[in-house]
Amino acid sequence: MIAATRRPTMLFSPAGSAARWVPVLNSEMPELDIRIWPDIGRAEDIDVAMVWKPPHGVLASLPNLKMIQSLGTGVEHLLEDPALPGDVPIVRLVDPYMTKTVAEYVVCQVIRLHRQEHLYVRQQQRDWRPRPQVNAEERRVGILGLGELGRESARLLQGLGFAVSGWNRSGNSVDGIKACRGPEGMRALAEQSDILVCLLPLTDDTKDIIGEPLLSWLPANACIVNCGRGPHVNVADLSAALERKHTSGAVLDVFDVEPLSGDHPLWSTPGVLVTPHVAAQSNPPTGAKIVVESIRACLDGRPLANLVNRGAGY
Ligand code: NDP
Ligand code: OXD
Repeated sequence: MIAATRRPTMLFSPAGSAARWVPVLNSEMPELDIRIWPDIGRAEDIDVAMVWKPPHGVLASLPNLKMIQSLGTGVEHLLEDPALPGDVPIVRLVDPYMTKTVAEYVVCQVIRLHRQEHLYVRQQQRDWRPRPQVNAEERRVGILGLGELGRESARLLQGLGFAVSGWNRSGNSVDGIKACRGPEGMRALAEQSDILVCLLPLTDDTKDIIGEPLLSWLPANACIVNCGRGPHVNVADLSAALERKHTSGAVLDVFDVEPLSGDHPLWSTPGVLVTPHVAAQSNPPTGAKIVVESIRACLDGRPLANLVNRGAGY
């Protein structure tokens, strides 16, 4: 709780996103005093921080911080700060608008791969060569991560007739999607996935997951869609699998270093489609309502939704 006479105060970072967020946050919560890093005035005034990749140590310098709101759905950008205060709750941005756009991206890329567009695009040099096409029911789609984004993607794909299954930490089926868990479950899923979609959070357990041995477990000519985080993919292993034509195509939306440098080999690797981290973009008009509800809950001492489990890393 804060004194009734004082305005609740937010640190916002990065400054480059402030023009999109600050006006809508203020229209949802006019009493919120938003200070844009690094011009934050007295560090003791700050009650909540809304941040994306804040410089390490900044959050630790706020003695009265009550809540950290991630400006994104993923939170590895916060958890990697060695000075992150241990006792301040971290809330992820879970916005149905973003969930819908990620699921739309996944459906778009899965259909593209299912209809072999990644192969026909290479045939544009006057090569009239129809390829056999299977039905959606015969196309097995495996989804790594059946959380907010994986579940909605799975639901839409299942609605289109694809044979969808998934992998999560609990191994519990969700919304009628069969799930498996652990390394054995991952192998079982990979062996039955013609298209493998990664919607995992980046943690110590999931880094490099799309590398060997998983790539070899996939059936020949399988395809990958990665819209989790760049380090989920071992680029050397993926390039080798594409080179030996075991893997047929890959759609990559996220990268170790973004933007992907202009001379990165992935831009010209046959079978790879690069998209510039656009499966979802944060959407202030919807996101601000959700963030303000979290701030009000925090200031009133009510339970917070979408809390990060620091032990699990997501
Ligand atoms: P959630 O936290 O809702 O779901 C995470 C899922 O991953 C859960 O099903 C969880 O299992 C599973 N999981 C986590 N660790 C493991 C593990 N070691 N083994 C097996 N399963 C595991 O996350 P969201 O769906 O909201 O988001 C997922 C990620 O998508 C984000 O962290 C972010 O990196 C990325 N993202 C990318 C965007 C883009 O534009 N490309 C946009 C937004 C997000 P369980 O259900 O058992 O807990
Ligand atoms: C996110 C993202 O995590 O856009 O929100 O990647």
